[in-house]
Amino acid sequence: MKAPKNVLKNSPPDLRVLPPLEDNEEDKWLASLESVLEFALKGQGPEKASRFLKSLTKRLREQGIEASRVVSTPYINTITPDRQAPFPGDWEMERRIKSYVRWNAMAMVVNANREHSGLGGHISTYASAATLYEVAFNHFLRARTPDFAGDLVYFQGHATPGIYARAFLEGRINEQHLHKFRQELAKGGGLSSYPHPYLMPDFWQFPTVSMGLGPLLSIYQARFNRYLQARDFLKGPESKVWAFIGDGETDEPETLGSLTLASRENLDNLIWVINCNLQRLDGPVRGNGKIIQELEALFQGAGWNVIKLIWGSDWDKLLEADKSGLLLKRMEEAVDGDYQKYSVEPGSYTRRHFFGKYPELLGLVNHLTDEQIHKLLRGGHDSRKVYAAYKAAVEHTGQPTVILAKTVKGYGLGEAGEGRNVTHQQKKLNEKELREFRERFGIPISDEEIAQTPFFRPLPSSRETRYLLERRKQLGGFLPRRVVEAKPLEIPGPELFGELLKGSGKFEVSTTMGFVRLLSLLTRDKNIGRQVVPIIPDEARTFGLDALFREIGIYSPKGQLYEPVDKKSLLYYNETKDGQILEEGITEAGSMATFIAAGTSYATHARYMIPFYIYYSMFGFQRIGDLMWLGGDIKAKGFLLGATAGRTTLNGEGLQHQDGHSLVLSSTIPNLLTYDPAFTYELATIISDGLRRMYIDGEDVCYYLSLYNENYPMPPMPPGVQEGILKGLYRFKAGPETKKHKAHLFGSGPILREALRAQQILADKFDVSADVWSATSYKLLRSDAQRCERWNMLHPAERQKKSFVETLLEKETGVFVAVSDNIKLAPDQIAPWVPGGLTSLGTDGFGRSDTRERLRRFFEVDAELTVIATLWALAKAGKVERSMVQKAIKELAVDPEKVYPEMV
Ligand SMILES: Cc1ncc(C[n+]2csc(CCOP(=O)(O)OP(=O)(O)O)c2C)c(N)n1
Ligand SMILES: [Mg+2]
Repeated sequence: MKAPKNVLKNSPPDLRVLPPLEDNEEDKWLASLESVLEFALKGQGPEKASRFLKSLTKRLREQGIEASRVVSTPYINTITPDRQAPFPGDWEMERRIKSYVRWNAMAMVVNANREHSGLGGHISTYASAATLYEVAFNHFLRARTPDFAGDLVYFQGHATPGIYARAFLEGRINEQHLHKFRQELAKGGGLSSYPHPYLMPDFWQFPTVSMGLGPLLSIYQARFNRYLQARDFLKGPESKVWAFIGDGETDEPETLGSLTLASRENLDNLIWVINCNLQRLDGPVRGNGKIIQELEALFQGAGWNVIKLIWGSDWDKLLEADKSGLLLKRMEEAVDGDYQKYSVEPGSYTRRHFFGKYPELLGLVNHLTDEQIHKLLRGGHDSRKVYAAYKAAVEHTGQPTVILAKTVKGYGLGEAGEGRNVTHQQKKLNEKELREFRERFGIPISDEEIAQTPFFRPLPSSRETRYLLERRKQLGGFLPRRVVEAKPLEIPGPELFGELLKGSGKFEVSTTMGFVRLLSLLTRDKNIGRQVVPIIPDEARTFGLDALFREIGIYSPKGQLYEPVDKKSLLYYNETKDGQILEEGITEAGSMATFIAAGTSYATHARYMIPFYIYYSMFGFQRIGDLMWLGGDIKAKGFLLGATAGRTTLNGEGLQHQDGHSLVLSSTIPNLLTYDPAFTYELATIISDGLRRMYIDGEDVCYYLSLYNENYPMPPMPPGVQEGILKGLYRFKAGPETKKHKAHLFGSGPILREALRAQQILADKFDVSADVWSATSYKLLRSDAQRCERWNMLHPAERQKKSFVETLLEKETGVFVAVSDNIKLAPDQIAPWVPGGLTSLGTDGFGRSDTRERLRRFFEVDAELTVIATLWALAKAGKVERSMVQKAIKELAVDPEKVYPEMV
């Protein structure tokens, strides 16, 4: 490249300033720019002009001049009136339909709270978003049909009443349903408070109400759709993913945290509509600034296509009439707190405060009454503008689009809440307010009826109903709707994992290594291998999964544009356009979002995919627990693998890494089956059964398994243990028969080996025969026991049931001790059903970095402490003298004054 002539280039930074301007010099430059616009670019379209601007900026930068980076544009609509697509619908008709939806949405909440005060519901969110939804429903959101997957829509959780109210007008739900809003336990069931597929599995597809999760999921859903296309699982026209989001919701890190993934992967199948009503729950989102401008800069910087939709059509005329530029200046000066005030105060206030700041502006609105000024529409309330923005969004290519639509929170509620700080929680309207609402939106309800707030639905034969049904027909049917049509998979039998069942002989391996082998075998299976979706947040090498890089490739829509540095090695970093691995980088939230997209493809794309998400167990439930809870709600299926688990087994990493509680956290999610296997045959048995339950039987469950990185020889699977592995407990190795005392040691994960060592010491030194049991799932044992106990309580006169754990242990004598690399609460879960009670040893307390031996002594979960705890349990049961415990403490060299790990 020819070096630019640059006089300033080598000057120190403080001298790199422009020389002072001569009189009128700037005007002359501007005039020459005007003539470029006038002559060279006239009629050439905005693309050419923007190219010119870019070249200009580039040229300036080449000269070392700090040309400002444009991250936000003037506070006006992105789409100018001359570029606005015409509205194709029956505007008046759609307005009426929207008014009825508004009324019913409000009436649902008001009625629910009148019947049972405190039931909740939200009026003002939907009130502000009604136009945004109605235009989408009438013109854009395409439903699923036999040959089209349908658009996937994330509805804002708090706008739910509006979505039900529309389904009511469509005839999909009836008046009874509306009356039972939020009364889900009422006879016949009621409508769920928010979008919950778990509670309304035929209706809702995506849970959104925990703010930030919907937006995050939508990005990864759009990306997963592309992954499915690239791997030939999806064909035909492409679905769009739409997410309706609150402006307050953008403060959640989950909302904005993955924006660049969407632009980096050119997800033009993704559209976000952010309802900028300028308010959140307590008050303004950015009272002292402008949320739209802030978001514009952010999204621009992240590479999104940004469409600002600020002003309604009424403002076009004012902007056009203003030749002074003062109106735009005033628009930019006023902060969101001012705009909120304009929505609350009468038009006279806006005239005085907004327009009146510059007397010249008053002339612009002389022809308007105060009432008319008050009603000057914001962009998000103007169907025509909304339509044009959506059309531009669906037609945009190469980037995801965000529409920043300005609205008024509680629009239409008048004094009952429009623009007020309390509006988010407004649930009651008095009769006067109801009348005003009715008048404002022209709802045909009489004076006599109004106090009852009846629902209103035009007759099926009415023009309104026919219009709205016809629109939905044109768009493929109703929405939201969740349909499960996936065909069961041909799951291989456990023999596929034969080598894992046989054990590792003398070789020392970890359960993580066993898992990697299992995954590799599965991906090679001819029936389901391609459906396997390995998901990793930048930890493949930690877990040994890099072995799969070359074999099945890492998905990248661009393929690999460079030669990887390790190309010559066997396991080089292999990115391919149809790669199977989703290497997410360091984002557990993003990885989980992918897991959810893959785990629900049976409900979004009528096809099972089998996600295996493997991660540092500490950074799972603890870090992104809310998303995992959502995974339960949305009924995501697949396998979560918390690797490097165990507070003493992952030993060199210390406090923030060493997990001893993920099993307890995972146990809190009702449909998540939680396992803690010690051996590879247990792992293979559990995964094999999971594949059957989820993908053949179609059970709505999901799996969490902890994996460890301690190597030891894996034993072969003993006969007859399958049921115990799956139900949570089986005898792994009986103690010697000839001893005086009896005990039972429950171990899990690698700590099972400490139990085996304790078994030996107890037999050799203390005349105790201890059976060692493998406890694969305390959670499952507990749920089963609780279910039985409850049934027995409620059926006292019938033959009493016995849980699995009770049946298993009822004939055993002696004491029971559990030892785990997790906190004591994990084994404690089954204590009430263990004969004579359970003594639990676990790793309560903050982790430390040290050797496994020292850590296990520190947390008191090694063989020696297990022996002492067993003897102590025997002493408490009166079977041995306390002096025996004393002897053990001494002989096993345990310091009785050592620190208590939980408190230091
Ligand atoms: C993670 C999370 N935190 C808090 C809430 C409680 N909450 C519900 S709605 C709301 C305000 C929403 O404001 P915004 O996103 O602007 O939506 P709007 O109702 O204004 O459209 C809050 C704080 C929640 N639902 N989820
Ligand atoms: Mg808001």
